[in-house]
Amino acid sequence: MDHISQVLWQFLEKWLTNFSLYPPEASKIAPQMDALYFFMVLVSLIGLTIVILLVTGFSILYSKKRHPVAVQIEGSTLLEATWTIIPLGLFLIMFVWGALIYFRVYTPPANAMNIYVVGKQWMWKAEHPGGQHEINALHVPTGRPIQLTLISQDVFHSFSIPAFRVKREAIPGRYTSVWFEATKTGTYHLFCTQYCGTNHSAMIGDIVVQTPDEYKKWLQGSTSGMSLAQNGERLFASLSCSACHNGRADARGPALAGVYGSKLTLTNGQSVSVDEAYLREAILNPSEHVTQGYSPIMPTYQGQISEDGVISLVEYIKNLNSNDRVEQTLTTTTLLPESEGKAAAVGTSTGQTSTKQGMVKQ
Ligand code: HEC
Ligand SMILES: [Cu+2]
Repeated sequence: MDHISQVLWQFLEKWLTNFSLYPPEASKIAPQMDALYFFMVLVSLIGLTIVILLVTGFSILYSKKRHPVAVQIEGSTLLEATWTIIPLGLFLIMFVWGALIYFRVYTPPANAMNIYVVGKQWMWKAEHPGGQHEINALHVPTGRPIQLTLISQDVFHSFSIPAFRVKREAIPGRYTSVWFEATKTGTYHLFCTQYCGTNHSAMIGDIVVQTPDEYKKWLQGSTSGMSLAQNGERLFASLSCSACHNGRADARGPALAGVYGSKLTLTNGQSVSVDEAYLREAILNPSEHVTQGYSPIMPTYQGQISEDGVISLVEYIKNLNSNDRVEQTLTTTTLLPESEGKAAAVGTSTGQTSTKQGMVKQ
């Protein structure tokens, strides 16, 4: 008996440490998410207690011994209204509270630093704006909002960081995003939480949260020598995009400087705002949405550029711009010795804080 309890205790201890039911709270949103979660648990517990008490109380009170003959009760409007309105109120609180947190988690602040994450069977690849790549790991600094822009190269995956209480699907053919602000340094679990094939369970990794100084050092030590935007600039030339998008008056394609964050009118009269997702679409399916005033002569690049390549092109086009998000990208780039490139030069000349919607191009 003694032996068994010892084994059980060991098992419990292992289980508690290895499969923590309650991961650490390492992001700004985590305590808020947990508050809602504990509220729901509390409401459930209170409900459970009331039900158990009533079931036990009534079975004693109305047992056959005490009440040999059943009495017909006709109901009570007051009672029914009470047990409808109170739970309704509680559920509405959960709904509104949950919705507020939901919108917070999925609406990145304008000054967030953008990191791209590409999921594929069976690994995660993260790409920092400065060109640093990492596999099944993600380094982030504390105290700074980080936006993840996710995409999958094959099937559905889901990027989940329990310690941040954050999770987002990586979907083939479409950018999705989520953001967080890490608050505690340390190494946390990264999981794929969407069953994605044989080695799904191996699609895990480490989220390494560092102080801003450590993160800077890490960026410098992991540089690939070329930022995403610089790589994009290289692709822009080698794929001959520059043949049509050269910014000259007689160019066959529109100038791309300033297009990110602007609103375009298409030939079908539709108006679209140009974000990362639209740029990706414009490169891969140009005939689907032709900009007004231009003929549909741009060839499709579907199948010719990898997702990583598209990301670089998108970053390059964003860097031709002058807005907050781009300045963020460039600040990260300027941490690196290779920052003397063209992209960085654009950034230093833009001190203003124009908003994303600030520019309207027709
Ligand atoms: C044969 C000329 C040509 C080539 C080559 C070309 N484009 Fe285009 N591109 C156009 C034209 C014309 C439009 C406007 C009509 C449209 O939307 O299709 C356009 C539109 C775009 C847009 C939408 C933004 C806007 O202002 O309309 C983006 C982004 C873009 N091109 C990026 C690229 C990239 C990146 C490449 C290289 C991988 C490339 N283009 C190669 C001609 C070209
Ligand atoms: Cu997966």
